[in-house]
Amino acid sequence: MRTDVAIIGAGPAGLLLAHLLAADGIASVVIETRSKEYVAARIRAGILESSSVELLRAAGLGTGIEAHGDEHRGIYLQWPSERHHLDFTELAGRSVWVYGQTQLQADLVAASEAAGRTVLYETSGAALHDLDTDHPFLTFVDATGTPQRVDAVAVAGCDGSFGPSRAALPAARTSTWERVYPYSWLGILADVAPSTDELIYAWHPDGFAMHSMRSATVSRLYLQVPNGTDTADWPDDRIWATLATRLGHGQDGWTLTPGPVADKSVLPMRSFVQSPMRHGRLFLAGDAAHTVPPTGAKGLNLAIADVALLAPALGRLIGKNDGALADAYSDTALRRVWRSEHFSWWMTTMLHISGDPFDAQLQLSQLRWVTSSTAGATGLAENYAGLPIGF
Ligand code: RFL
Ligand code: PHB
Repeated sequence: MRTDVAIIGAGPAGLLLAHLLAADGIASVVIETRSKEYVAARIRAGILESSSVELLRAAGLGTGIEAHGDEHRGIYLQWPSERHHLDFTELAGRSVWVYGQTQLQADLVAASEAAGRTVLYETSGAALHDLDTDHPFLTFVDATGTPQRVDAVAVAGCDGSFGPSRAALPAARTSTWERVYPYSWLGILADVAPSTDELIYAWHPDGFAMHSMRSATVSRLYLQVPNGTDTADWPDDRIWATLATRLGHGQDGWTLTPGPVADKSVLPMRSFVQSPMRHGRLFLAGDAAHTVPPTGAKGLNLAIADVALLAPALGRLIGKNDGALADAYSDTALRRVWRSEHFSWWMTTMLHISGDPFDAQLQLSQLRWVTSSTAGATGLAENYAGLPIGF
């Protein structure tokens, strides 16, 4: 097979890149290890920044968001006996949208299928070749067990944090930064109406808790748990009781309504950046180049922002033989990446219990400042609601 851009990974980064490239007349082939159904069902992110929503709308992908997304003006930040609302729209002039990654993935798959683009699922053994040349290629085995080769002008590594693209960067010319956190999240998806109109982020001496949502009938909630936690030790009753304590059930008349748990999982937290995000004709985007702990709701938005830069860069490189934007891609993307890395680390370390009582006092002081000072609140609002794509 021959194409313009060979894309590894059919998550949001890979499929959105294929969509944006097609709008610019650039062809692509996407390969994916998992089945279409598996990728569609993965429960992950839930919040889109306003710049992500603008980009998706401009790309003709806004219909689902308009119909099923829920615009939120801000979030609640709380600690025992105090709950404060931060109004991002008032503070920073931008809102966020509750729209599940599963919904966005479905929109991207529908657009891809409607346009007849090539996405090959259930492939294996993807390998990247000749990245130092202007004719790189991929080899892999397709779903029928047949070896395949895709020749391209450029390769986009959109294969998440465990894919092969990252490993294809020469170690001697690559820097990696990493932070592993001493706690994880236990997340549940519950078939019950949310007990709040906007997300609640709760500091509690027993550990962080969060109340998010997917729709008027589906709630998403998280608890800080120790690394290595097994969901088998967390029957539904224990989860709801712990959430009720940490989220402040009964305080000022607020109640948490439990419901049937449809999904339960533990996710470890890691910050990770790979730099540069390019080697020769290989360009990394999304989780392939960086991950953040989920507390700042940045991972999916960063993937979208990368692709928003990469698509025009590849368009210029391939369509006009002009490599200026492609050469600038990594540095430009990394500016936003590091801002989001910092914000995600900051939200995480402000809200999770480390076990050190000094840390706890610093966290409470920071929370009081962020919820009482317009300057403090505006900083959080600007970062959470998202900086402009070109930041
Ligand atoms: P993905 O979605 O991981 O997609 C990468 C794809 O590459 C495939 N792949 C391969 N394909 C071919 N050959 C190989 N050898 C391959 N190896 C891997 C994989 O199967 C996969 O389909 O990365 P992408 O596209 O960069 O998208 C990134 C986002 O998925 C991620 O950042 C977010 O989900 C992070 N995240 C959140 N981000 C937000 O912006 N807001 C949130 O509220 C938020 N909450 C979350 C999250 C992530 C979570 N988890 C479980 C990681 C909540 C959770 C629970
Ligand atoms: C989610 O709804 O899954 C979600 C929302 C906000 C976060 C993390 C996860 O910070």
